[in-house]
Amino acid sequence: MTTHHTIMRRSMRALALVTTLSAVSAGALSAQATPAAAVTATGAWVREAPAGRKVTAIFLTAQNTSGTARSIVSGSTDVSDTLELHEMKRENGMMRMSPVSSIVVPANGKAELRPGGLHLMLFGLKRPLVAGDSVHVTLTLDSGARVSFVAPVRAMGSMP
Ligand SMILES: [Cu+2]
Repeated sequence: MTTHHTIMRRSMRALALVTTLSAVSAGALSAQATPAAAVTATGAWVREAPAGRKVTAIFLTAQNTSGTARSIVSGSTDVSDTLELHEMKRENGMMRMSPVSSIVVPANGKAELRPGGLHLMLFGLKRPLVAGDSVHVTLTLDSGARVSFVAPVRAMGSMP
């Protein structure tokens, strides 16, 4: 068996798994009437956090594919004790960040979370995060729906 064949087999298996998972969640949705997420996260990344650093931030674009405005109200990751929704603001000539209770994703629109603006803040990091690593993130919307994704770690500049 060549490496090529092994890789092919692996991707086929991965594909089959994805199909099964979609079928399961579709079934769960109709059975429990859980609201569909309608919000997706694209371009997500996490700022690198060397050993000893217990805090970092996640940036992403949240896209709303529905005609109803939705809000991100909370979230969690597999590498931190807590996740807070934050924003950066200029106050008396100083950039300050503070927690916000929710981040609105407009109907058929998007919310940009990026350095210097809105972001997700992770507190109580359980391990160092280095470029090439990745973090599992789950966000909860005001509808109760959850948005899960994997965000790669990037080494970039200073803290937001
Ligand atoms: Cu912050």
